[in-house]
Amino acid sequence: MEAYQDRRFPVDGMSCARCEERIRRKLGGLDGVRKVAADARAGEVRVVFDGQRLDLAQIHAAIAALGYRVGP
Ligand SMILES: [Cu+2]
Repeated sequence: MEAYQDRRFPVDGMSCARCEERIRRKLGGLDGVRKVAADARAGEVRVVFDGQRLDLAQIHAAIAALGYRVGP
């Protein structure tokens, strides 16, 4: 049985639709991610993912690798 988690991450540095798209593509390419929503204006990224295949640290790292800052 799959254990999907639905998490919201505060992310600084997104300024436009291209930033949102970069994050959607990057996170969407991770194994275990089911859904990604990025909102530059709200400074928030929402990820629905399988907690058995992916953890929070991997999601943080993927966002940081693009140059954005994941808040606490
Ligand atoms: Cu941008």
